[in-house]
Amino acid sequence: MEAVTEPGKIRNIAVTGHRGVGKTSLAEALLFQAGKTNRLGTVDAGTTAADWDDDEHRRQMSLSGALLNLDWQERKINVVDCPGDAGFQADTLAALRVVEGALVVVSAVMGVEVNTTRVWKRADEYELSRVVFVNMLDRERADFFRVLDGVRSQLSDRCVAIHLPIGAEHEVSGVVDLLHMCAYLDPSGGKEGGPQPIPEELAAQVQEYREKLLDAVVETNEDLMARYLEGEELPAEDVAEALKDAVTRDELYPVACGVASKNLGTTALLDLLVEGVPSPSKKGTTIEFGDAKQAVFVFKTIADPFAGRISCFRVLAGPITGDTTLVDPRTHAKERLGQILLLNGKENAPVESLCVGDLGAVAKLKDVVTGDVLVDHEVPVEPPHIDFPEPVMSFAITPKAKGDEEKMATGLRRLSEEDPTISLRRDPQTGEQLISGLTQMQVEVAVDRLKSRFNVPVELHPPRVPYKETIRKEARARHRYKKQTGGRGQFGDCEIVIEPMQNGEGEAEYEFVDKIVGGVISQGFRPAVDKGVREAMEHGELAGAPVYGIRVTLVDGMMHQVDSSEMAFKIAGSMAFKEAYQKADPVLLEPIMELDVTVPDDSVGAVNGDLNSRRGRLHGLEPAAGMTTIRAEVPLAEVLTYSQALTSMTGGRGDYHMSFLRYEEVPAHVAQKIIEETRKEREEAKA
Ligand SMILES: Nc1nc2c(ncn2[C@@H]2O[C@H](COP(=O)(O)OP(=O)(O)OP(=O)(O)O)[C@@H](O)[C@H]2O)c(=O)[nH]1
Ligand SMILES: [Mg+2]
Repeated sequence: MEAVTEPGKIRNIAVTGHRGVGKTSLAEALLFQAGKTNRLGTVDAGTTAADWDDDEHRRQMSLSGALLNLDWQERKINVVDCPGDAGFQADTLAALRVVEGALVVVSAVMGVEVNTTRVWKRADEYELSRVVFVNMLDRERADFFRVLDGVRSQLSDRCVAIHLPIGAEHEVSGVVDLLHMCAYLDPSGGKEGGPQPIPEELAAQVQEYREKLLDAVVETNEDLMARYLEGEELPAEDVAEALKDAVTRDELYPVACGVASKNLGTTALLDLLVEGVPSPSKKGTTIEFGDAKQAVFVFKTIADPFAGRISCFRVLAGPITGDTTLVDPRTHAKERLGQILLLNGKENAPVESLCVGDLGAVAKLKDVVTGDVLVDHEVPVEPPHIDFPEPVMSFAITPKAKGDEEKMATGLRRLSEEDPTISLRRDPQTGEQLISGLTQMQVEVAVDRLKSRFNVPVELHPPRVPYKETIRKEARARHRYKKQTGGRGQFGDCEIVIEPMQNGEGEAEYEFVDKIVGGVISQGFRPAVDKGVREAMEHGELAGAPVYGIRVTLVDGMMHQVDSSEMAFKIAGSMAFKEAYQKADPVLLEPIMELDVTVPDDSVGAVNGDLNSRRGRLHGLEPAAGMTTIRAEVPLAEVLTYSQALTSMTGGRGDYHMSFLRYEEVPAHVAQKIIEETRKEREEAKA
């Protein structure tokens, strides 16, 4: 492909929205209509350019962002097809950082959903231009006008229709382009034909919405407003120009529509992306690159076990040609960019150079990770911070074959290069390896990939709840550790007071206060008591969970001239703590999560009832266009496998978002069970 040399000829668009609304199908249709491909692939048959991975085929959904490009009206459009599922949002968030425009796809049946709002907020933060595409006009219960109202009330009242459907549900037969005042007829999966006259019977409705559009556009442009008020018939180009200015400044969000799976609405949409959405020269990026003459920002990494690592980037300063050496200020390492590539899903093609604003890729950089900025000389720049959500779902993970631990860790490290919200760490409480992610499905996909890509079959074990322990009242204990065996003995004696610290809800708080007077324990041995206490606190006596929120005061003790040692005082400290702990009214604490569940209205009762049975506290209901969002606080222990439950209660139409709130005391009857189980486990381990 010819290299594009002017930023003004580029459009960067992230296709985003809720899960399963047809983003990948739409990206596929855009490629097809633009002549980039010669057949219209489908998600169901696993033949789209964007969903090319085996795991995506198996699950029939996008698991990562796919970089595509096409030409339309002598412009190059870079399209990043983003996953809609909450578990795979890292790629979506990163893609939004490198585009000028977001194409926000919504279903004509469901309207605005949880992830629609989430990407919209992110787009607000990055001040992205936006086009809304109402897809699936052909589905039963599809209603463009109801969804348009929903979009205007839930996303922004600056959303304005720029296309209208002809017909509805299975009778939809085309779309009207209100900007160019023409119609496109349903090509039923073939290429869309040229513009057609608008059907007579729609004249009144088209007139009404054309006026709404013109009103909205001229409102943003004084000159046009004056001409409009004088009754001038405004030329389409002038309206388009004013529209683009308004879209660039975030003053208007055009709402288009169509049927992605039939390729209906793509001509009008492509025209809108070119004519209505700003290029990098018009809007550009806010990512810093100092006075670098050449700079790129790496927004995505593909960990291919065969081709090696592929880094996708946006050119911040350039042009960037092949065989360029840049430096990564994070590592100070030189990185050679060999062959520059244009990606189209899994296909790649070499390209001579990329100009400012263009998106491309390069293979085999050494130590570059997603989020790095590479520059031609070291400049003090702060790489942009992409605020990825914290992984909350943790599972213990073990390789099926003994001895595969190292291979498993390496594989997971590679996978977390691709998706920074997947992580592996050792649980300090249990010593187990824990894999954490945003959702259960995301973790399961990582497990599938460990097997398919790195040949490490692993097992997941039920996630553990990270309980903690603390005390409710003050207590005192003294312990003397004394051993007399032959030669030199052991002697340590200390008395401590333990008390709860205020604000026991924060991080592992602990304080050691030394109140020894008259040197009854010499200075050198006192830190050993502290050490012994800390060790005892790693595994509380209730359920073996870490203890926190405690002040320990060393008040008295005794020493032996010959037999005292650090070791003896450590043991004495540890034992004294355990004894005091028993008397200090110890309690078990559990993480409480904030849960937002969005379900169809008819499932609200069932989902609420279920949340009640999970010790949930309901905070509110927010109904919106057939869906209701339920807000609740729920103990993590009760929602470890919530996704399956929600799927079965809502027939797969529900969605939820969960984040950590705080620690709270476990109710006595529940705590009793956990303590009992821990005791049994310990006994079994001993036996
Ligand atoms: N009837 C109808 N079905 C559609 C349309 N667009 C997509 N579909 C179907 O809807 C399903 C989901 O489509 P995808 O393109 O995978 O949706 P997506 O938004 O990319 O999904 P994720 O990437 O997983 O979030 C597939 O079965 C498509 O064939 C449409 O306009 N009409
Ligand atoms: Mg998709």
